[in-house]
Amino acid sequence: MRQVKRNDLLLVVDVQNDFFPGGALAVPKGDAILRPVNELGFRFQHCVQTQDWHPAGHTSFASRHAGKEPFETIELPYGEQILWPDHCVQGTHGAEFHPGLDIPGVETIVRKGYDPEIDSYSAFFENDHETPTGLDGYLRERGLGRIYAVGLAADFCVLYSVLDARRQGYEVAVVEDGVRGIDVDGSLGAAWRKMEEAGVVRLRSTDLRFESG
Ligand code: VGL
Ligand code: ZN
Repeated sequence: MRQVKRNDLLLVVDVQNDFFPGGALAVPKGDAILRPVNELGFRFQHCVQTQDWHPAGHTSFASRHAGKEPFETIELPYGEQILWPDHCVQGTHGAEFHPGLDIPGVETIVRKGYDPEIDSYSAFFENDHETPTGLDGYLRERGLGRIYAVGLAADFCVLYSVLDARRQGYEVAVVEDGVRGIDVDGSLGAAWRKMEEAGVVRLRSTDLRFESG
């Protein structure tokens, strides 16, 4: 059992149409997260959402690189990059939040991945690991405490977000029933191992208790 405090944060990562079954980069069983995520969104005093937000022709899209297929890896100036199907293009239906996501109290939406030449999995830093999104400053300035992460995908944007959060000194938990993974070549199992090594707590939404009032 774990007590959630009034200044703890629910970080809701990329709950967008393209990551749901039928979407451009569908996460298997992605829709299973909606119920626990909405319930947590109702209980937490503070919720922030991220939104993957790519311009057309983004460097992370396989279609941008001649002869490359989705899920192949290439070397970009900032390091290795997995290539994806075109997804979450700014202004498209696929980039919108899933209509089943219902967190009226969300206080900030952090968009990421809008630099045409740099991908951004993490809610804190782009994939060059040095360009900040501003979320760390927001959380510090507002005195927010522990981070509880949910969303899609467990092995990419959730993973990178929680690892960066640990590096920035936050206590972090991932809510297992509020995430699902893509699992590219075993990436999901590897993600859980990396999270454990980094000191990210793994728990279930039913393990949480909330301060009343
Ligand atoms: C994501 C791959 C590419 C994610 C975003 O939200 O996990 N994965 N863009
Ligand atoms: Zn993306």
